[in-house]
Amino acid sequence: MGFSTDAIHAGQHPDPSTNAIIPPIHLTTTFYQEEIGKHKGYVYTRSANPTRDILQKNIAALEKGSYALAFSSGVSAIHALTSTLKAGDHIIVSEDIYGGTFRLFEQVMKNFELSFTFVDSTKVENVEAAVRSETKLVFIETPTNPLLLISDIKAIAEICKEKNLILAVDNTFMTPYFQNPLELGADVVIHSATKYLGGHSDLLGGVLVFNSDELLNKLSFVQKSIGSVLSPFDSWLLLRSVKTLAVRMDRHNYNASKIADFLLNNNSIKKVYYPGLSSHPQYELAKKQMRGFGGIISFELHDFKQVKKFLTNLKIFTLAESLGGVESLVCHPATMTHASIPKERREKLGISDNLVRLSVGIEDLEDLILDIEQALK
Ligand code: P1T
Repeated sequence: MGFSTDAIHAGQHPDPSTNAIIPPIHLTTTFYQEEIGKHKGYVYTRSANPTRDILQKNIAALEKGSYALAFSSGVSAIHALTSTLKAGDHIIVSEDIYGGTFRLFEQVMKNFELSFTFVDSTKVENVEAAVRSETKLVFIETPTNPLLLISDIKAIAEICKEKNLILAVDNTFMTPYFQNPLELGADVVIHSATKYLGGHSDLLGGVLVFNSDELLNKLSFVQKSIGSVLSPFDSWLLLRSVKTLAVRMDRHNYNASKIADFLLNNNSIKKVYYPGLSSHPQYELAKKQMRGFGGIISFELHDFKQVKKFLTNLKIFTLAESLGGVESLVCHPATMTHASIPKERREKLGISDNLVRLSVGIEDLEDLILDIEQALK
């Protein structure tokens, strides 16, 4: 089936009790057992819930995976994945990464004796060189947040296969509409469903998608033990949102491509980061492994005074954390989404105080360009 057909139908059937076309929100924590151990596969919503199950089947189909598990947030999905490891295990991570993921690894999971090596994963050899006998997991974001760097999923997957490591890819920026890491050899796909999958900035969620039965057993066990499940209501809301993912992503991609061109040709802008620009260092790779370039653009202005003025002058782009909603947002990574990364490290990576990140929404392109133009002036 095509992407939108799956987005609208996969995992969903008219409800057998009423023939309702739209799956009901099963707002129940518990389920009747006719006698000990006799039930319909559901006993308690922390373990499984019918609305969440439908959503999980739907997203698994879109990501071309066998299984999906839905969590209460993107970071809780990542937490569950790292919770399948043991003290002493080592993880290789892309060095440019969402600040909250960095914080989870550096300030929480390190206390449980997991160790992390952050590498520039745009160079496959850096990933290979970081592998140790204790390495269990390679965790990459591609494109990265906020610098939109691209790593070669297929090449890294080959190394992981050879060394018997799990490769997890955070696919939040691309969504399954533009990129399918499992098909390129990854073992686990991660989504902050709070972003494009949800698409309307009104729900917090996370998803893991994978093919292995062993991972299903481990991750389901961790999830029910930790309790980081997506609620029935948010599962339903996400299921509804995903139906329009393709049309939204096409528009995000179109608007962002045009805005990236506009920024590239503006003298007030020092540098533009967008994988759809032929000047992007991994443009060829981006074209190979992605079917679009997404709606996130980062760029550098010349000084911080200019940044502050620009952020307050914008009228449609709203200064706020998060991304991927239908409305355009602007963010200052150094003080907002990436504030938990120490300044020295941030600057070494290129997340300077002059960096601005746009989440380009699906409003009318002309209005968005005029807004940026007047704010720059
Ligand atoms: O916010 P949450 O649903 O927990 O997702 C965490 C997360 C994971 N992965 C990526 C690539 C992300 O961008 C995020 C969250 N990011 C932001 C809130 C942000 O504004 O960048």
